[in-house]
Amino acid sequence: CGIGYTCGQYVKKIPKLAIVGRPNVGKSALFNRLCKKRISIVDEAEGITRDRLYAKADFFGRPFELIDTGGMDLKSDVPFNEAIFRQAEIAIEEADVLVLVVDGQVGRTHLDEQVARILKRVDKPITVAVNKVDNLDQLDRIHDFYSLGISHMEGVSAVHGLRVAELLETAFRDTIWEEEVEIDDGALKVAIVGRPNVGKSTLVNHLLDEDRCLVSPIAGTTRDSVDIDIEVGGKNYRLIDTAGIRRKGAEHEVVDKFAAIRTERALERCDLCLLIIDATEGLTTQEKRIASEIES
Ligand SMILES: Nc1nc2c(ncn2[C@@H]2O[C@H](COP(=O)(O)OP(=O)(O)OP(=O)(O)O)[C@@H](O)[C@H]2O)c(=O)[nH]1
Ligand SMILES: [Mg+2]
Repeated sequence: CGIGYTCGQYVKKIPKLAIVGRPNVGKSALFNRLCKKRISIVDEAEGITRDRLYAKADFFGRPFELIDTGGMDLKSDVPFNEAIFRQAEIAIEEADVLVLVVDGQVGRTHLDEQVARILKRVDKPITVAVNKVDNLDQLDRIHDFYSLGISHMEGVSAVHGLRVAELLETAFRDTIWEEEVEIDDGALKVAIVGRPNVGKSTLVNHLLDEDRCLVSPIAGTTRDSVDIDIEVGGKNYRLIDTAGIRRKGAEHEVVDKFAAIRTERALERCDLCLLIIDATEGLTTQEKRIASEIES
């Protein structure tokens, strides 16, 4: 049959991201944050995580597997520390991308340097997550870690969920994602794009109400947006609504960036695109950019 997961012939390779670092830096907190579940125990004592833990997670609709590991410290008197170390080594071997978590409040330690050396021996993309940067004013704390010799670094807060999406973006910088296989049922895929608040969702709702022919909203299990199938005049359309992005205070820049990622993904998938513009504001630079993206 050739396409889709339904025929059982298509095996999708999901990239694996391993979270490693010395004890107590917030690896499990980051793991839980990324998979959006409380799977791993977070505690102020060190040596809490022992085995490797796995969970499925999602980076803007692209699935990946997360691995949490125990803190790497052969000299500590934490029970089973050698076994914990070995578990982390296995995770490093099996992962496609590595995230070295360090503690931005404590600063660089000798142990961070040791773990960095271990990671640099394997030829995989490494990103340093400088954790516990609980507000954006503390972002300069990452400078302390440049001497680890890993050029890609992001300041994050696992507990507050700050900048974790940026971390993923950096971690997966070299990942080639396998294209999502979408079963072609003949529906014309229409992406609805535009800046926040231009009325994308209103338009979609209007279309649905007018035609009263909503078939089903396909839940975005492997995607960030929800697709809506409608039938108009006997023809099937799939609306890819990229709405749902709202500007909030200080998150402006970040939100804009993610809006751009979502738009890009919708453009990749659609057959045609509706660019919605707010007539009262006219064409903005952002819209000109989206328009040229659509054309290319
Ligand atoms: N302020 C702050 N504290 C954090 C953050 N992330 C984790 N912590 C705290 O750091 C401590 C250790 O967190 P864990 O997630 O258990 O650390 P770990 O690296 O998994 O520890 P081990 O499994 O023992 O190696 C806990 O008390 C957390 O609440 C953060 O972003 N900000
Ligand atoms: Mg842990």
